[in-house]
Amino acid sequence: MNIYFCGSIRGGRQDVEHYQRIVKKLGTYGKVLTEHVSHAALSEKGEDAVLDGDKAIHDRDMDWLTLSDVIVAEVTQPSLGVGYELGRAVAMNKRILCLFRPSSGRVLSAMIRGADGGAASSLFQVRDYTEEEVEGILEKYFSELTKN
Ligand code: 6IA
Repeated sequence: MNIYFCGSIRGGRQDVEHYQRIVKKLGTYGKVLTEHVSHAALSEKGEDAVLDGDKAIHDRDMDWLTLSDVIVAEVTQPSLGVGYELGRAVAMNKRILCLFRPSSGRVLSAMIRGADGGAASSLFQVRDYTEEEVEGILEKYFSELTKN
């Protein structure tokens, strides 16, 4: 199974430890195409180089999005790139799980919260979580997925 993980990069790297925890768990279900999003060395400033430029990043990520079977996005830290990826993924009829931590004090965008289909079988699902719950939420989600 190809898994596309979305997390903020230029939107701010405050949540990178949460991304690492999620990506580690996702790796038990399949190949995480965008594992680099969880790398602590990847900074929002871009000093670790954009060798081929932003167009190459965009085009490669869109290719990976097309190849992916499921998209998991950590959406607590707002990110234009993550919002864009989610919109493109919806247009491709992909299966999407968004994870949000209310303990951050933020309120999730209505365009993400409101996209939740409302059923366990919906293509677009949003789950609120606390740090300790994340593995359990992913276990449940992926076990439902492999049942269908
Ligand atoms: O707007 P953001 O940068 O927060 O968007 C983050 C999302 O866009 C992530 O989910 C990634 O999949 C994608 N993305 C944004 N920038 C990159 C990138 N390099 N490499 C791969 N995916 C990216 C940018 C590195 C740069 C800061 C040096």
